[in-house]
Amino acid sequence: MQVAWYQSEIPLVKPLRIMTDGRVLTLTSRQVAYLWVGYDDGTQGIGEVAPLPGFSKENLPEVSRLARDHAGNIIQGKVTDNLPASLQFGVCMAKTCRGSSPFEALVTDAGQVISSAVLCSLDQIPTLVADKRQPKKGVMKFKVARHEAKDPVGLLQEAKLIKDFSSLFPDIRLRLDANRGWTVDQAQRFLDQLGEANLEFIEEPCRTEEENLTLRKAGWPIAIDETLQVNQLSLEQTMRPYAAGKWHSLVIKPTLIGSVGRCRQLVAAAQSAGSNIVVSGSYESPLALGFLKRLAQEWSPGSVHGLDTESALAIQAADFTKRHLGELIWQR
Ligand code: OSB
Ligand code: MG
Repeated sequence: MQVAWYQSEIPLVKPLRIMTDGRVLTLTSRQVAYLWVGYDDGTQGIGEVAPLPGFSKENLPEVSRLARDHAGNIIQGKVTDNLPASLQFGVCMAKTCRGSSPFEALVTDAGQVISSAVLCSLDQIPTLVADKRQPKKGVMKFKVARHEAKDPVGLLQEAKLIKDFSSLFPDIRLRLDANRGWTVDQAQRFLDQLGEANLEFIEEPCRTEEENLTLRKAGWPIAIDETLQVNQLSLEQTMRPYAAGKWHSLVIKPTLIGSVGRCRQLVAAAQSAGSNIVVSGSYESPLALGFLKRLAQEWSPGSVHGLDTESALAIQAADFTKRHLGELIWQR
């Protein structure tokens, strides 16, 4: 068996501002790695390892070293626990797409039509309202809780902006994501203010699972995302609250969760409890997006997913060639 590690820089259409723990991080490009595996029978596998700054606990140099030092054992599945999530995902991807031409297969998958919520920022609302070509239906996702935590006016202004947008476009279903920015009380005030807005769900309004459950029990359509990324929890612990159908939706980010097997178990448990499944991206390159689309198709073909991160990339699947795997960093 041979293993190689490539690193590449994926250009973005415009600087990407991502909010994490109350800080705003700006990315001008996306650094990703590819783990290539050549098996003795001539088949190959290729996995993407793309830790997202601010969201992943690990970074690329650290993961590259780890993968190089334990390549054989990692690929053979002898080390799985405690592997950083992005690497675990890359290994699963390489295994799952093993075949005679995995690169071509992934690029083809990336051409699959999977519907996703259109990502938008609150700042774009005035432009959207003025734009005659703005679609009148569909699903859109907005990040909220972007104001200072202690600013009650900002909170109500955000809610009003969304409420007004929704009354202009009543057939657009809205997904909101607070990335754990509020207390229960703030979330409650925000949601009360939204009134009749066409809200499908709101992701992770509060920091803790208990707080989010409190809102869910009060009848709000709460979805979870970050909660699923706490891999120290046993699967039973993770599943306990939503095994009873408590969450409206589960937003599954395989790159941040790690094991595709674990994602699969989460999906099965959530679906049997009646929760909706959203497969979501972490700004992966077109190659991992191909794999994520395959998973979205397999797990929940009828859902609207969270893979519009694709539109942030300046390179599309159809233009993605082997050259884009980038620079060979090590092989063994
Ligand atoms: O907060 O859901 C998030 C992407 C990277 C990191 C965090 C998030 C996201 C997304 C992906 O919002 C798009 C989506 O889920 O629709
Ligand atoms: Mg989210």
